[in-house]
Amino acid sequence: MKKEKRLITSALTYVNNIPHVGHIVGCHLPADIFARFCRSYGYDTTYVGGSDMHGTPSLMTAQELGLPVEVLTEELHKIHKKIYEKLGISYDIYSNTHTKTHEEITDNFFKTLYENGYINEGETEMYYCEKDKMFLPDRYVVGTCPHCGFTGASGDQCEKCDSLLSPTDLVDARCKICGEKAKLKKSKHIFLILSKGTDKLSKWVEEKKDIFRPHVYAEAKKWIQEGLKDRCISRDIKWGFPVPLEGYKDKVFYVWFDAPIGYISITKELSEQKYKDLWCDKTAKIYNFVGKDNIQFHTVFFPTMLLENGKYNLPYNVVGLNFLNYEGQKFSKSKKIGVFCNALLNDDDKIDIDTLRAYLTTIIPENRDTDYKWEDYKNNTNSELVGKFGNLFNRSLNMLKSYFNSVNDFDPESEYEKNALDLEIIDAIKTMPQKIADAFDKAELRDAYKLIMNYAVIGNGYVEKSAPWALMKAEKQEEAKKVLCLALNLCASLCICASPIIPNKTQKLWAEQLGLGGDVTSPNMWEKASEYNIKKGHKIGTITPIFERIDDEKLANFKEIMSQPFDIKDFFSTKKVNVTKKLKNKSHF
Ligand code: B3M
Ligand code: ZN
Repeated sequence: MKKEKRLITSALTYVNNIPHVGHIVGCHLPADIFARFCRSYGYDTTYVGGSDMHGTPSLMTAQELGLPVEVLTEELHKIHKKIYEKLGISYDIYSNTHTKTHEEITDNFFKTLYENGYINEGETEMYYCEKDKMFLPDRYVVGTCPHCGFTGASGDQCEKCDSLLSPTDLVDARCKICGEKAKLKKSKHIFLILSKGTDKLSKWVEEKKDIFRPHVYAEAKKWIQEGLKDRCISRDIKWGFPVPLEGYKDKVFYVWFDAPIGYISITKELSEQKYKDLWCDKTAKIYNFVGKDNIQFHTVFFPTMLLENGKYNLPYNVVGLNFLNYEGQKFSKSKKIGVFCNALLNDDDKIDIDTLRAYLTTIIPENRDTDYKWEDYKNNTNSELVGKFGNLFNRSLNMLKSYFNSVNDFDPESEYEKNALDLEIIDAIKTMPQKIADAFDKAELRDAYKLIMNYAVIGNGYVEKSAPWALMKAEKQEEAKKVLCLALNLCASLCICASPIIPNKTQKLWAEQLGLGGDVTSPNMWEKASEYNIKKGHKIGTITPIFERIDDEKLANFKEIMSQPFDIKDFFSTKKVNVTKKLKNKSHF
Protein backbone atom coordinates (compact mmCIF):
# COMPACT_ATOMS: atom_id res chain seq x y z
CA MET A 1 0.00 0.00 0.00
CA LYS A 2 1.34 3.42 -0.89
CA LYS A 3 1.46 5.84 2.01
CA GLU A 4 -0.05 8.79 0.21
CA LYS A 5 -3.46 9.74 1.55
CA ARG A 6 -5.95 11.08 -0.92
CA LEU A 7 -9.31 12.65 -0.30
CA ILE A 8 -11.57 12.88 -3.32
CA THR A 9 -14.72 14.98 -3.30
CA SER A 10 -17.56 15.55 -5.74
CA ALA A 11 -19.37 18.87 -5.64
CA LEU A 12 -22.29 18.66 -3.25
CA THR A 13 -25.33 18.76 -5.49
CA TYR A 14 -28.34 20.93 -4.73
CA VAL A 15 -31.37 18.86 -4.00
CA ASN A 16 -34.08 20.84 -5.75
CA ASN A 17 -34.60 18.28 -8.48
CA ILE A 18 -33.52 14.90 -9.76
CA PRO A 19 -30.02 14.78 -11.23
CA HIS A 20 -29.61 14.60 -15.00
CA VAL A 21 -26.72 13.08 -16.88
CA GLY A 22 -24.95 16.46 -16.98
CA HIS A 23 -24.48 16.27 -13.20
CA ILE A 24 -23.15 12.75 -13.45
CA VAL A 25 -20.64 13.50 -16.19
CA GLY A 26 -19.80 16.90 -14.71
CA CYS A 27 -18.47 15.53 -11.43
CA HIS A 28 -19.84 12.34 -9.79
CA LEU A 29 -18.59 9.96 -12.48
CA PRO A 30 -15.12 11.46 -13.05
CA ALA A 31 -14.56 11.66 -9.30
CA ASP A 32 -15.70 8.07 -8.93
CA ILE A 33 -13.45 6.76 -11.69
CA PHE A 34 -10.55 8.65 -10.18
CA ALA A 35 -11.32 7.35 -6.68
CA ARG A 36 -11.63 3.78 -7.94
CA PHE A 37 -8.30 4.13 -9.69
CA CYS A 38 -6.64 5.56 -6.57
CA ARG A 39 -7.87 2.64 -4.46
CA SER A 40 -6.75 0.13 -7.03
CA TYR A 41 -3.37 1.80 -7.41
CA GLY A 42 -2.84 1.52 -3.68
CA TYR A 43 -3.31 5.07 -2.41
CA ASP A 44 -4.97 5.38 0.96
CA THR A 45 -8.17 6.70 -0.61
CA THR A 46 -11.30 8.30 0.78
CA TYR A 47 -14.12 9.50 -1.43
CA VAL A 48 -16.83 11.71 0.05
CA GLY A 49 -19.92 13.43 -1.24
CA GLY A 50 -23.32 14.60 -0.20
CA SER A 51 -26.34 16.75 -0.90
CA ASP A 52 -26.23 20.51 -0.62
CA MET A 53 -29.43 20.95 1.33
CA HIS A 54 -29.53 24.72 1.82
CA GLY A 55 -29.92 27.61 -0.57
CA THR A 56 -32.76 29.22 -2.45
CA PRO A 57 -33.20 26.64 -5.23
CA SER A 58 -34.51 24.04 -2.78
CA LEU A 59 -36.51 26.60 -0.87
CA MET A 60 -38.24 27.77 -4.03
CA THR A 61 -39.04 24.27 -5.24
CA ALA A 62 -40.44 23.44 -1.81
CA GLN A 63 -42.68 26.48 -1.95
CA GLU A 64 -43.85 25.67 -5.45
CA LEU A 65 -44.75 22.16 -4.34
CA GLY A 66 -46.28 23.29 -1.07
CA LEU A 67 -43.89 21.13 0.92
CA PRO A 68 -41.79 22.06 3.94
CA VAL A 69 -38.24 22.51 2.68
CA GLU A 70 -36.90 20.01 5.26
CA VAL A 71 -39.15 17.33 3.82
CA LEU A 72 -38.36 18.11 0.19
CA THR A 73 -34.61 18.14 0.72
CA GLU A 74 -34.62 15.03 2.85
CA GLU A 75 -36.65 13.10 0.27
CA LEU A 76 -34.54 14.32 -2.62
CA HIS A 77 -31.37 13.58 -0.69
CA LYS A 78 -32.46 9.93 -0.44
CA ILE A 79 -33.28 9.88 -4.15
CA HIS A 80 -29.92 11.36 -5.11
CA LYS A 81 -28.17 8.85 -2.91
CA LYS A 82 -30.03 5.98 -4.51
CA ILE A 83 -29.27 7.17 -8.05
CA TYR A 84 -25.56 7.49 -7.36
CA GLU A 85 -25.52 4.04 -5.82
CA LYS A 86 -27.24 2.62 -8.85
CA LEU A 87 -24.62 4.20 -11.09
CA GLY A 88 -21.89 2.58 -9.03
CA ILE A 89 -20.55 5.85 -7.63
CA SER A 90 -18.42 4.43 -4.85
CA TYR A 91 -18.76 7.02 -2.10
CA ASP A 92 -17.24 6.03 1.22
CA ILE A 93 -19.91 8.29 2.63
CA TYR A 94 -22.74 10.19 0.98
CA SER A 95 -24.18 12.55 3.56
CA ASN A 96 -25.63 16.06 3.44
CA THR A 97 -25.18 19.57 4.76
CA HIS A 98 -28.09 19.64 7.18
CA THR A 99 -26.49 17.72 10.04
CA LYS A 100 -25.47 18.60 13.57
CA THR A 101 -21.78 17.92 12.83
CA HIS A 102 -21.94 20.26 9.86
CA GLU A 103 -23.56 23.04 11.86
CA GLU A 104 -20.92 22.76 14.59
CA ILE A 105 -18.02 22.84 12.16
CA THR A 106 -19.56 25.71 10.19
CA ASP A 107 -20.08 27.74 13.38
CA ASN A 108 -16.52 27.13 14.53
CA PHE A 109 -15.17 27.92 11.10
CA PHE A 110 -17.05 31.20 11.15
CA LYS A 111 -15.98 32.08 14.71
CA THR A 112 -12.31 31.63 13.80
CA LEU A 113 -12.72 33.90 10.78
CA TYR A 114 -14.46 36.45 12.99
CA GLU A 115 -11.75 36.31 15.67
CA ASN A 116 -9.02 36.53 13.03
CA GLY A 117 -10.54 39.75 11.74
CA TYR A 118 -11.80 38.55 8.38
CA ILE A 119 -15.47 39.41 8.87
CA ASN A 120 -17.00 42.86 8.31
CA GLU A 121 -20.45 44.05 9.17
CA GLY A 122 -22.36 46.23 6.76
CA GLU A 123 -25.63 47.01 5.06
CA THR A 124 -27.11 46.07 1.74
CA GLU A 125 -30.21 47.18 -0.05
CA MET A 126 -32.44 44.41 -1.20
CA TYR A 127 -35.91 43.96 -2.57
CA TYR A 128 -38.52 43.35 0.09
CA CYS A 129 -42.14 42.28 -0.19
CA GLU A 130 -44.42 44.11 2.21
CA LYS A 131 -47.16 41.57 1.74
CA ASP A 132 -45.07 38.44 2.35
CA LYS A 133 -42.96 40.27 4.94
CA MET A 134 -39.72 38.97 3.56
CA PHE A 135 -36.57 39.98 1.75
CA LEU A 136 -36.59 38.53 -1.72
CA PRO A 137 -33.63 36.44 -2.88
CA ASP A 138 -32.65 37.07 -6.53
CA ARG A 139 -34.85 34.39 -7.96
CA TYR A 140 -37.86 35.62 -6.01
CA VAL A 141 -37.82 38.88 -7.88
CA VAL A 142 -39.43 39.00 -11.32
CA GLY A 143 -39.81 41.83 -13.81
CA THR A 144 -39.07 43.03 -17.30
CA CYS A 145 -35.69 42.24 -18.83
CA PRO A 146 -33.83 45.48 -19.68
CA HIS A 147 -32.22 43.79 -22.70
CA CYS A 148 -35.05 42.05 -24.52
CA GLY A 149 -38.19 43.33 -22.87
CA PHE A 150 -39.37 39.87 -21.76
CA THR A 151 -41.82 40.48 -18.91
CA GLY A 152 -41.20 37.25 -16.99
CA ALA A 153 -37.45 37.68 -16.36
CA SER A 154 -36.11 36.49 -13.05
CA GLY A 155 -33.76 38.46 -10.75
CA ASP A 156 -30.74 36.39 -11.68
CA GLN A 157 -31.28 35.66 -15.37
CA CYS A 158 -33.60 36.28 -18.27
CA GLU A 159 -34.81 32.95 -19.58
CA LYS A 160 -35.60 34.41 -22.95
CA CYS A 161 -32.34 36.12 -23.91
CA ASP A 162 -30.10 34.33 -21.35
CA SER A 163 -28.60 37.58 -20.00
CA LEU A 164 -27.32 37.36 -16.45
CA LEU A 165 -29.11 39.90 -14.31
CA SER A 166 -29.20 41.24 -10.80
CA PRO A 167 -32.61 42.10 -9.31
CA THR A 168 -32.04 45.84 -9.56
CA ASP A 169 -31.56 45.52 -13.34
CA LEU A 170 -35.20 44.53 -13.74
CA VAL A 171 -37.72 47.09 -14.85
CA ASP A 172 -40.85 46.97 -12.67
CA ALA A 173 -39.54 44.48 -10.09
CA ARG A 174 -42.23 42.37 -8.46
CA CYS A 175 -42.43 39.63 -5.83
CA LYS A 176 -42.57 36.24 -7.47
CA ILE A 177 -44.78 34.80 -4.76
CA CYS A 178 -47.62 37.32 -4.70
CA GLY A 179 -46.93 39.58 -7.67
CA GLU A 180 -46.87 42.77 -5.57
CA LYS A 181 -44.40 45.52 -6.38
CA ALA A 182 -41.07 44.86 -4.62
CA LYS A 183 -39.46 47.69 -2.65
CA LEU A 184 -35.81 48.24 -1.87
CA LYS A 185 -35.05 48.04 1.82
CA LYS A 186 -31.85 48.09 3.86
CA SER A 187 -30.69 45.09 5.83
CA LYS A 188 -27.64 44.42 8.02
CA HIS A 189 -25.29 41.70 6.83
CA ILE A 190 -21.91 40.12 7.44
CA PHE A 191 -19.18 40.05 4.80
CA LEU A 192 -16.16 37.89 4.30
CA ILE A 193 -13.17 40.12 3.61
CA LEU A 194 -11.78 38.24 0.66
CA SER A 195 -9.32 41.00 -0.27
CA LYS A 196 -7.30 40.49 2.91
CA GLY A 197 -6.36 36.99 1.76
CA THR A 198 -5.42 37.98 -1.81
CA ASP A 199 -1.64 37.69 -1.43
CA LYS A 200 -1.78 34.26 0.10
CA LEU A 201 -4.33 33.16 -2.47
CA SER A 202 -2.28 34.43 -5.42
CA LYS A 203 0.75 32.58 -4.16
CA TRP A 204 -1.27 29.40 -3.78
CA VAL A 205 -2.83 29.70 -7.26
CA GLU A 206 0.65 30.26 -8.75
CA GLU A 207 1.82 27.01 -7.15
CA LYS A 208 -1.04 25.28 -8.98
CA LYS A 209 -0.05 26.49 -12.41
CA ASP A 210 1.03 23.04 -13.59
CA ILE A 211 -1.43 21.11 -11.48
CA PHE A 212 -4.74 22.76 -12.38
CA ARG A 213 -6.03 22.34 -15.91
CA PRO A 214 -5.34 25.46 -17.98
CA HIS A 215 -8.97 26.61 -17.96
CA VAL A 216 -9.18 26.20 -14.19
CA TYR A 217 -5.97 28.10 -13.58
CA ALA A 218 -7.06 30.82 -16.00
CA GLU A 219 -10.38 31.27 -14.25
CA ALA A 220 -8.76 31.58 -10.83
CA LYS A 221 -6.27 34.12 -12.19
CA LYS A 222 -9.04 36.12 -13.81
CA TRP A 223 -10.93 36.50 -10.55
CA ILE A 224 -7.83 37.52 -8.66
CA GLN A 225 -6.86 40.04 -11.32
CA GLU A 226 -10.30 41.60 -11.27
CA GLY A 227 -9.79 42.20 -7.54
CA LEU A 228 -11.52 40.22 -4.83
CA LYS A 229 -14.51 42.01 -3.41
CA ASP A 230 -15.95 41.42 0.04
CA ARG A 231 -18.65 38.83 -0.17
CA CYS A 232 -21.90 38.89 1.74
CA ILE A 233 -22.18 35.59 3.62
CA SER A 234 -25.55 36.04 5.33
CA ARG A 235 -29.06 35.84 3.89
CA ASP A 236 -32.49 36.95 4.99
CA ILE A 237 -34.17 33.63 4.40
CA LYS A 238 -35.48 30.98 6.72
CA TRP A 239 -33.55 28.00 5.43
CA GLY A 240 -29.97 27.31 6.41
CA PHE A 241 -27.90 27.63 9.58
CA PRO A 242 -28.53 30.69 11.76
CA VAL A 243 -25.58 33.08 11.90
CA PRO A 244 -24.14 32.67 15.42
CA LEU A 245 -23.52 36.37 16.02
CA GLU A 246 -25.44 38.86 18.15
CA GLY A 247 -27.77 40.89 15.95
CA TYR A 248 -27.78 38.35 13.10
CA LYS A 249 -29.48 35.36 14.60
CA ASP A 250 -32.56 35.75 12.42
CA LYS A 251 -30.38 35.40 9.32
CA VAL A 252 -28.75 32.32 7.87
CA PHE A 253 -25.40 31.66 6.26
CA TYR A 254 -25.17 32.07 2.50
CA VAL A 255 -25.31 28.58 1.02
CA TRP A 256 -21.88 28.88 -0.59
CA PHE A 257 -20.41 29.67 2.81
CA ASP A 258 -21.52 26.47 4.49
CA ALA A 259 -21.57 24.09 1.48
CA PRO A 260 -17.82 23.68 0.89
CA ILE A 261 -17.24 23.30 4.64
CA GLY A 262 -19.46 20.25 4.06
CA TYR A 263 -16.45 18.40 2.65
CA ILE A 264 -14.81 18.74 6.07
CA SER A 265 -17.84 17.82 8.14
CA ILE A 266 -18.79 14.88 5.94
CA THR A 267 -15.25 13.51 6.29
CA LYS A 268 -15.59 13.93 10.05
CA GLU A 269 -18.90 12.14 9.99
CA LEU A 270 -17.15 9.24 8.29
CA SER A 271 -14.52 9.07 11.04
CA GLU A 272 -12.63 11.28 13.44
CA GLN A 273 -9.38 9.70 12.30
CA LYS A 274 -10.02 10.43 8.62
CA TYR A 275 -10.87 14.02 9.53
CA LYS A 276 -7.50 14.42 11.27
CA ASP A 277 -5.53 12.56 8.61
CA LEU A 278 -7.06 14.29 5.64
CA TRP A 279 -7.80 17.81 6.81
CA CYS A 280 -5.22 18.49 9.50
CA ASP A 281 -2.19 16.65 8.11
CA LYS A 282 -0.55 18.61 5.33
CA THR A 283 0.74 15.54 3.50
CA ALA A 284 -2.77 14.48 2.47
CA LYS A 285 -3.82 15.36 -1.07
CA ILE A 286 -7.34 16.67 -1.60
CA TYR A 287 -8.93 16.52 -5.06
CA ASN A 288 -12.14 18.48 -5.64
CA PHE A 289 -14.09 17.47 -8.74
CA VAL A 290 -16.44 20.29 -9.70
CA GLY A 291 -18.63 21.47 -12.56
CA LYS A 292 -17.83 24.51 -14.65
CA ASP A 293 -19.96 26.98 -12.73
CA ASN A 294 -18.42 25.90 -9.42
CA ILE A 295 -14.79 26.54 -10.39
CA GLN A 296 -14.47 30.04 -8.95
CA PHE A 297 -15.92 28.91 -5.63
CA HIS A 298 -13.33 26.15 -5.35
CA THR A 299 -10.31 28.06 -6.60
CA VAL A 300 -10.99 31.45 -5.04
CA PHE A 301 -13.78 31.65 -2.50
CA PHE A 302 -13.28 28.42 -0.50
CA PRO A 303 -9.45 28.47 -0.63
CA THR A 304 -9.54 32.02 0.75
CA MET A 305 -11.87 30.87 3.51
CA LEU A 306 -9.41 28.07 4.28
CA LEU A 307 -6.37 30.35 4.18
CA GLU A 308 -8.03 32.90 6.45
CA ASN A 309 -9.19 30.22 8.85
CA GLY A 310 -5.77 28.59 8.91
CA LYS A 311 -6.71 25.26 10.41
CA TYR A 312 -7.26 23.05 7.40
CA ASN A 313 -5.58 21.73 4.27
CA LEU A 314 -6.26 23.34 0.94
CA PRO A 315 -7.09 21.25 -2.13
CA TYR A 316 -4.15 19.80 -3.98
CA ASN A 317 -6.10 19.90 -7.23
CA VAL A 318 -9.41 21.36 -8.30
CA VAL A 319 -10.48 19.23 -11.22
CA GLY A 320 -12.86 21.62 -12.94
CA LEU A 321 -15.03 20.19 -15.69
CA ASN A 322 -16.95 21.93 -18.46
CA PHE A 323 -20.55 21.59 -19.59
CA LEU A 324 -22.30 18.71 -21.26
CA ASN A 325 -24.84 19.46 -23.97
CA TYR A 326 -27.50 17.19 -25.32
CA GLU A 327 -27.67 16.52 -29.07
CA GLY A 328 -26.28 19.99 -29.72
CA GLN A 329 -28.54 21.81 -27.27
CA LYS A 330 -28.30 22.83 -23.65
CA PHE A 331 -29.73 20.46 -21.06
CA SER A 332 -32.86 22.07 -19.78
CA LYS A 333 -35.13 20.77 -17.13
CA SER A 334 -37.75 23.37 -17.85
CA LYS A 335 -37.71 22.63 -21.58
CA LYS A 336 -37.37 18.93 -20.82
CA ILE A 337 -34.32 18.45 -23.00
CA GLY A 338 -31.81 15.88 -21.84
CA VAL A 339 -31.23 12.57 -20.20
CA PHE A 340 -32.60 12.28 -16.72
CA CYS A 341 -31.85 9.84 -14.00
CA ASN A 342 -35.36 9.16 -12.72
CA ALA A 343 -35.47 5.97 -14.80
CA LEU A 344 -32.64 4.65 -12.66
CA LEU A 345 -34.99 4.61 -9.69
CA ASN A 346 -37.00 1.76 -11.15
CA ASP A 347 -35.75 -1.50 -9.79
CA ASP A 348 -35.42 -3.23 -13.11
CA ASP A 349 -32.31 -3.96 -15.12
CA LYS A 350 -33.35 -2.20 -18.29
CA ILE A 351 -30.36 0.08 -18.15
CA ASP A 352 -26.94 -1.44 -18.43
CA ILE A 353 -24.88 0.65 -16.04
CA ASP A 354 -21.44 -0.16 -17.42
CA THR A 355 -22.23 0.60 -21.06
CA LEU A 356 -23.63 3.91 -19.85
CA ARG A 357 -20.57 4.60 -17.68
CA ALA A 358 -18.27 3.73 -20.58
CA TYR A 359 -20.06 6.04 -23.00
CA LEU A 360 -20.23 8.83 -20.45
CA THR A 361 -16.49 8.49 -19.89
CA THR A 362 -15.91 9.29 -23.56
CA ILE A 363 -17.77 12.58 -23.15
CA ILE A 364 -16.42 13.80 -19.82
CA PRO A 365 -16.01 17.52 -20.57
CA GLU A 366 -12.41 17.64 -19.42
CA ASN A 367 -11.09 20.44 -21.56
CA ARG A 368 -14.11 21.71 -23.43
CA ASP A 369 -17.89 21.37 -23.51
CA THR A 370 -19.06 18.07 -24.94
CA ASP A 371 -22.21 16.63 -26.42
CA TYR A 372 -24.36 13.64 -25.42
CA LYS A 373 -25.50 11.87 -28.61
CA TRP A 374 -27.54 8.71 -28.65
CA GLU A 375 -25.90 7.59 -31.89
CA ASP A 376 -22.49 7.85 -30.20
CA TYR A 377 -23.74 5.80 -27.27
CA LYS A 378 -24.71 3.07 -29.72
CA ASN A 379 -21.42 3.27 -31.61
CA ASN A 380 -19.31 3.18 -28.47
CA THR A 381 -21.18 0.11 -27.25
CA ASN A 382 -21.03 -1.75 -30.55
CA SER A 383 -17.61 -0.91 -31.84
CA GLU A 384 -15.61 -0.44 -28.64
CA LEU A 385 -17.23 -2.53 -25.91
CA VAL A 386 -18.58 -5.37 -28.04
CA GLY A 387 -16.19 -5.17 -30.99
CA LYS A 388 -12.91 -4.64 -29.19
CA PHE A 389 -13.17 -5.35 -25.50
CA GLY A 390 -15.83 -8.06 -25.32
CA ASN A 391 -14.62 -9.78 -28.46
CA LEU A 392 -11.15 -10.33 -27.05
CA PHE A 393 -12.50 -12.07 -23.96
CA ASN A 394 -15.10 -14.00 -25.84
CA ARG A 395 -12.84 -15.48 -28.49
CA SER A 396 -9.89 -16.19 -26.15
CA LEU A 397 -12.02 -17.83 -23.49
CA ASN A 398 -14.02 -19.83 -26.02
CA MET A 399 -10.97 -21.18 -27.76
CA LEU A 400 -9.46 -22.28 -24.46
CA LYS A 401 -12.74 -24.01 -23.72
CA SER A 402 -13.09 -25.82 -27.01
CA TYR A 403 -9.44 -26.67 -27.67
CA PHE A 404 -8.18 -27.38 -24.18
CA ASN A 405 -11.18 -28.13 -22.02
CA SER A 406 -11.02 -24.72 -20.31
CA VAL A 407 -7.64 -25.35 -18.75
CA ASN A 408 -4.53 -23.26 -19.35
CA ASP A 409 -1.74 -25.74 -19.83
CA PHE A 410 1.09 -23.29 -20.42
CA ASP A 411 3.41 -21.69 -17.87
CA PRO A 412 3.85 -18.05 -18.89
CA GLU A 413 6.84 -17.72 -16.57
CA SER A 414 8.73 -20.64 -18.06
CA GLU A 415 11.63 -20.32 -20.48
CA TYR A 416 10.28 -20.60 -24.01
CA GLU A 417 11.10 -19.34 -27.43
CA LYS A 418 9.34 -16.06 -28.15
CA ASN A 419 8.49 -14.81 -31.61
CA ALA A 420 8.05 -11.13 -32.49
CA LEU A 421 4.33 -11.24 -31.77
CA ASP A 422 4.91 -12.79 -28.35
CA LEU A 423 7.47 -10.15 -27.52
CA GLU A 424 4.98 -7.45 -28.43
CA ILE A 425 2.22 -8.73 -26.18
CA ILE A 426 4.63 -9.43 -23.33
CA ASP A 427 5.85 -5.88 -23.61
CA ALA A 428 2.27 -4.59 -23.63
CA ILE A 429 1.44 -6.46 -20.41
CA LYS A 430 4.55 -5.00 -18.86
CA THR A 431 4.06 -1.39 -19.95
CA MET A 432 0.42 -0.63 -20.76
CA PRO A 433 -0.91 -0.75 -17.17
CA GLN A 434 1.56 1.95 -16.15
CA LYS A 435 0.68 4.10 -19.16
CA ILE A 436 -2.99 3.78 -18.29
CA ALA A 437 -2.24 4.53 -14.63
CA ASP A 438 -0.41 7.70 -15.62
CA ALA A 439 -3.45 8.96 -17.50
CA PHE A 440 -5.79 8.08 -14.63
CA ASP A 441 -3.46 9.72 -12.15
CA LYS A 442 -3.68 13.01 -14.03
CA ALA A 443 -7.47 12.59 -14.06
CA GLU A 444 -7.28 12.38 -17.84
CA LEU A 445 -10.00 9.83 -17.90
CA ARG A 446 -10.88 9.99 -21.56
CA ASP A 447 -7.27 9.27 -22.44
CA ALA A 448 -7.23 6.43 -19.95
CA TYR A 449 -10.30 4.96 -21.67
CA LYS A 450 -8.68 5.26 -25.10
CA LEU A 451 -5.54 3.53 -23.84
CA ILE A 452 -7.65 0.75 -22.34
CA MET A 453 -9.31 0.20 -25.71
CA ASN A 454 -5.90 0.28 -27.42
CA TYR A 455 -4.76 -2.36 -24.99
CA ALA A 456 -7.71 -4.53 -26.06
CA VAL A 457 -6.78 -3.89 -29.70
CA ILE A 458 -3.24 -5.12 -28.99
CA GLY A 459 -4.74 -8.30 -27.48
CA ASN A 460 -7.02 -8.80 -30.48
CA GLY A 461 -4.17 -8.19 -32.91
CA TYR A 462 -2.10 -10.82 -31.18
CA VAL A 463 -4.86 -13.42 -31.35
CA GLU A 464 -5.65 -12.52 -34.94
CA LYS A 465 -2.08 -12.70 -36.20
CA SER A 466 -1.08 -15.72 -34.12
CA ALA A 467 -4.26 -17.53 -35.28
CA PRO A 468 -4.59 -20.36 -32.72
CA TRP A 469 -7.19 -22.01 -34.98
CA ALA A 470 -4.58 -22.40 -37.71
CA LEU A 471 -2.02 -23.64 -35.18
CA MET A 472 -4.51 -26.28 -34.05
CA LYS A 473 -5.09 -27.38 -37.62
CA ALA A 474 -1.37 -27.63 -38.15
CA GLU A 475 -1.17 -29.65 -34.93
CA LYS A 476 0.97 -27.10 -33.20
CA GLN A 477 -0.88 -27.48 -29.94
CA GLU A 478 1.90 -26.15 -27.71
CA GLU A 479 2.03 -22.96 -29.77
CA ALA A 480 -1.75 -22.55 -29.52
CA LYS A 481 -1.61 -23.06 -25.75
CA LYS A 482 0.99 -20.34 -25.46
CA VAL A 483 -1.03 -17.89 -27.54
CA LEU A 484 -4.17 -18.42 -25.51
CA CYS A 485 -2.28 -18.24 -22.24
CA LEU A 486 -0.72 -14.89 -23.13
CA ALA A 487 -4.00 -13.54 -24.51
CA LEU A 488 -5.85 -14.51 -21.34
CA ASN A 489 -3.17 -12.94 -19.20
CA LEU A 490 -3.65 -9.74 -21.13
CA CYS A 491 -7.39 -10.10 -20.50
CA ALA A 492 -6.80 -10.37 -16.74
CA SER A 493 -4.59 -7.31 -16.82
CA LEU A 494 -7.20 -5.48 -18.88
CA CYS A 495 -9.84 -6.27 -16.27
CA ILE A 496 -7.83 -4.52 -13.59
CA CYS A 497 -7.11 -1.52 -15.81
CA ALA A 498 -10.71 -1.10 -16.94
CA SER A 499 -12.27 -1.69 -13.53
CA PRO A 500 -12.45 2.01 -12.53
CA ILE A 501 -14.68 2.65 -15.57
CA ILE A 502 -16.68 -0.56 -15.94
CA PRO A 503 -16.55 -2.10 -12.45
CA ASN A 504 -19.48 -4.50 -12.82
CA LYS A 505 -18.47 -6.12 -16.09
CA THR A 506 -14.81 -6.42 -15.15
CA GLN A 507 -15.76 -8.04 -11.86
CA LYS A 508 -17.88 -10.59 -13.68
CA LEU A 509 -15.13 -11.27 -16.18
CA TRP A 510 -12.42 -11.51 -13.56
CA ALA A 511 -14.18 -13.60 -10.95
CA GLU A 512 -16.57 -15.76 -12.98
CA GLN A 513 -15.36 -16.01 -16.54
CA LEU A 514 -11.60 -15.92 -16.10
CA GLY A 515 -12.33 -17.87 -12.93
CA LEU A 516 -9.95 -15.85 -10.78
CA GLY A 517 -12.43 -15.28 -7.92
CA GLY A 518 -12.20 -12.42 -5.41
CA ASP A 519 -12.83 -8.77 -6.11
CA VAL A 520 -11.13 -7.04 -9.02
CA THR A 521 -11.96 -3.66 -7.48
CA SER A 522 -10.26 -4.32 -4.15
CA PRO A 523 -7.47 -1.98 -3.00
CA ASN A 524 -4.00 -2.41 -4.42
CA MET A 525 -5.09 -4.68 -7.29
CA TRP A 526 -3.11 -2.60 -9.75
CA GLU A 527 0.05 -4.31 -8.50
CA LYS A 528 -1.17 -7.41 -10.26
CA ALA A 529 -1.88 -5.65 -13.57
CA SER A 530 1.55 -6.42 -15.01
CA GLU A 531 1.76 -9.91 -13.57
CA TYR A 532 0.70 -13.24 -15.01
CA ASN A 533 -2.50 -14.03 -13.18
CA ILE A 534 -3.48 -17.00 -15.34
CA LYS A 535 -0.98 -19.63 -14.24
CA LYS A 536 -0.37 -23.10 -15.57
CA GLY A 537 -3.18 -25.45 -14.60
CA HIS A 538 -5.72 -22.65 -14.13
CA LYS A 539 -9.27 -23.52 -15.12
CA ILE A 540 -11.51 -20.77 -16.44
CA GLY A 541 -15.20 -20.41 -15.56
CA THR A 542 -18.44 -20.17 -17.53
CA ILE A 543 -18.44 -17.95 -20.58
CA THR A 544 -21.22 -15.65 -21.73
CA PRO A 545 -20.93 -12.59 -23.98
CA ILE A 546 -20.29 -9.69 -21.63
CA PHE A 547 -21.66 -6.80 -23.70
CA GLU A 548 -24.68 -6.86 -25.95
CA ARG A 549 -24.92 -5.12 -29.30
CA ILE A 550 -27.42 -2.30 -29.54
CA ASP A 551 -29.58 -2.14 -32.66
CA ASP A 552 -31.78 0.78 -33.59
CA GLU A 553 -34.83 -0.66 -31.92
CA LYS A 554 -33.03 -1.18 -28.64
CA LEU A 555 -31.57 2.27 -28.87
CA ALA A 556 -35.01 3.77 -29.39
CA ASN A 557 -36.32 1.90 -26.36
CA PHE A 558 -33.48 2.99 -24.20
CA LYS A 559 -33.80 6.57 -25.34
CA GLU A 560 -37.49 6.48 -24.56
CA ILE A 561 -36.81 5.29 -21.01
CA MET A 562 -33.98 7.68 -20.29
CA SER A 563 -35.14 10.90 -21.83
CA GLN A 564 -38.68 10.68 -20.65
CA PRO A 565 -39.62 14.12 -19.42
CA PHE A 566 -40.78 14.22 -15.87
CA ASP A 567 -42.06 16.85 -13.57
CA ILE A 568 -40.88 17.09 -10.03
CA LYS A 569 -44.48 17.97 -9.07
CA ASP A 570 -45.92 14.72 -10.41
CA PHE A 571 -43.00 12.93 -8.92
CA PHE A 572 -43.89 14.07 -5.45
CA SER A 573 -47.60 13.62 -5.84
CA THR A 574 -47.20 10.03 -7.01
CA LYS A 575 -44.69 9.39 -4.27
CA LYS A 576 -47.35 10.49 -1.79
CA VAL A 577 -44.87 11.79 0.70
CA ASN A 578 -46.65 11.80 4.00
CA VAL A 579 -45.68 15.27 4.99
CA THR A 580 -47.74 15.78 8.08
CA LYS A 581 -46.64 12.56 9.67
CA LYS A 582 -43.03 13.35 8.94
CA LEU A 583 -43.27 16.83 10.38
CA LYS A 584 -44.70 15.60 13.65
CA ASN A 585 -41.60 13.51 14.26
CA LYS A 586 -39.27 16.29 13.36
CA SER A 587 -36.91 18.20 15.59
CA HIS A 588 -34.48 20.78 14.22
CA PHE A 589 -32.51 18.00 12.49
N1 B3M B 1 -24.47 23.00 -4.69
C1 B3M B 1 -23.82 23.93 -6.83
C2 B3M B 1 -24.27 22.78 -7.63
O1 B3M B 1 -24.97 21.88 -7.14
C3 B3M B 1 -23.44 23.67 -5.41
C4 B3M B 1 -22.12 22.98 -5.26
C5 B3M B 1 -21.61 23.04 -3.87
S1 B3M B 1 -20.04 22.29 -3.75
C6 B3M B 1 -19.50 22.65 -2.21
O2 B3M B 1 -23.95 22.77 -8.81
ZN1 ZN C 1 -44.86 39.08 -2.30
